[in-house]
Amino acid sequence: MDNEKIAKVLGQLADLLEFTGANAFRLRAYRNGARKIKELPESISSLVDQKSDLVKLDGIGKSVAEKCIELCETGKLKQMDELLEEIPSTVLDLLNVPKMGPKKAAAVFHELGVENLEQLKAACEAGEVSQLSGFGKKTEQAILDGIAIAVAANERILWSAADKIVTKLRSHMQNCTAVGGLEFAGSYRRGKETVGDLDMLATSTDATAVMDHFAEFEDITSTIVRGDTKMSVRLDDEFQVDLRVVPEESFGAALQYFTGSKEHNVQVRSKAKQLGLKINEWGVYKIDGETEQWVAGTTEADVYKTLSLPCFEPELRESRQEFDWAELDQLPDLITVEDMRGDLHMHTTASDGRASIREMADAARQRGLEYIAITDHSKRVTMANGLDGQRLLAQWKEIDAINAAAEDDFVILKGVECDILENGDMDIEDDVLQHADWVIASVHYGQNQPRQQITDRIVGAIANPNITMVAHPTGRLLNKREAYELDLNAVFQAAVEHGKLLELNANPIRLDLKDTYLAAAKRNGIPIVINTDSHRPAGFADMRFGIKQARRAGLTKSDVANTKKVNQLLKLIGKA
Ligand code: DGT
Ligand code: CA
Ligand code: CA
Ligand code: ZN
Repeated sequence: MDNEKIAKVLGQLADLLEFTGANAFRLRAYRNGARKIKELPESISSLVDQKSDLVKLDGIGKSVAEKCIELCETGKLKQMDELLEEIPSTVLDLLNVPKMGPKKAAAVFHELGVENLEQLKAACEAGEVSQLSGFGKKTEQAILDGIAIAVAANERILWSAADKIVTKLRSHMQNCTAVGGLEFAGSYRRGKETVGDLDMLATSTDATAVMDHFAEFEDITSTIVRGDTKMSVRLDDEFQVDLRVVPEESFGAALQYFTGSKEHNVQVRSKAKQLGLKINEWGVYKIDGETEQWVAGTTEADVYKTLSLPCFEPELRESRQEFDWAELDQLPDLITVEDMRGDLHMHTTASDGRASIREMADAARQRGLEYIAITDHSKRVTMANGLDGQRLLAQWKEIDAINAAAEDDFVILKGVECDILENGDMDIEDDVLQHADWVIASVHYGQNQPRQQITDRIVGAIANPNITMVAHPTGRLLNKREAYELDLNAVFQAAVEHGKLLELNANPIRLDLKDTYLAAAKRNGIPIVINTDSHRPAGFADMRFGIKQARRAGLTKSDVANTKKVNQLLKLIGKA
């Protein structure tokens, strides 16, 4: 059992205990322990195997250590099973509703008997929730609005989470000698921000052996169906994986078919028809009167070529503009991680980051970047120990010194992530901001303001000559929080008018701007900046999530400002 899984079970245990009114101290211990375990470099299960004393680990107390040992040795927790006899596991879904929190969830469960999202919705609609103490009409409406998000969170997982499963499954399947080719198709391959299920394809002459091997994958909790060449299972009682085993000569056709999207495939089939061909998951066939002759299917490239189409990058297969582009021979040359030269949004220990300026700079160097901007939070974000003008000026002095002492051409830009306050003012005075190289404007408070008010705040920030870019412009958190009410066209217009940049935040839970908005920003000629918003050196690895989203929007290297050399970037923002 890996650390992530252990952390997840501990978190669930704390959530379930919350419904029993267990003492808050105990809950906090489990939750803190879960957080620590997730970040721990050592594997808990190997420590348990070696009989190491877990309590010696920072942040792990006696009760957490005992649970870890039980989990690693038996694969489950007795206490959890007992709790699940009293409390239906569907109550945990209630916690996915934004604004709900464990206390409120426990209240609707105990006082109204609400056990799942459907019942919660009904109780809100009947006005029962607003009658409870601590709830009002407004909360009830907020909960009702949030139910859709919780339902979606139950059905789709983040691309980054799917990617972890893929990595693990890939290595499991590659241990099977009967497997030839192996690929994960569907929305995962298209890089969609959330994934409903995984569609795994394998080539083999022995489907039985492949399915038998798949069935041994450790996270499988049930088999939904098993046929001669296909099989569907559930992992951890929730996430579905479909496996299809195909002969080698059909691999390309199957990969094309199961990568989708459905809408893209509708157009592919109509193209085939025009050419007197037929296409399905086994191949492309030439129809000659009564007979059908197989003409392609081994590789995806062959399949598309036979249809006189380019082998579209999977991220473009959404039936948006790809066929028009192909017609005009104008398919975009999509951006890659290797195109990135800088990262312009990150935090250090001065605010809520975990590493120093130097450590972040060294990690960026090691990843082959040429420059970064240090952009700690401004003072309004008290929770993150945000910086005031004086601390910022001191930090920038320190950055000047580090740059001066550097033995290479790596550049650290002096920046800040400056809050746009609820009243529209910037959190840091202009006579401080004017000394920065790179000023990010962000909304972190007042996210529920009416559309016009939030729009005015962001447009106002864009008009401020000292700001360079707006971070995570719509504020959404995937499966957790809707975007703000925002007139994005007004934001785009302001960015064009003032020559400002917009962010694609690469954090896999944000991916903000999202693909369709990025495409619209590109049509407006607005330069995009792809940033990791790292809070630790390992955060730089998130860049690939942003790149996937950018590719889905058809962005090329030239659409993204931090693919430029630092001098060109500074020229673009009027600082050189
Ligand atoms: P998801 O799983 O909801 O994130 O989205 P997809 O796109 O992975 O959808 P899924 O898993 O239902 O099917 C995978 C691909 O297989 C889909 O993108 C296209 C193809 N496919 C599945 N069912 C059909 C169908 O009924 N007709 C056609 N033309 N293609 C299908
Ligand atoms: Ca799928
Ligand atoms: Ca599927
Ligand atoms: Zn940030």
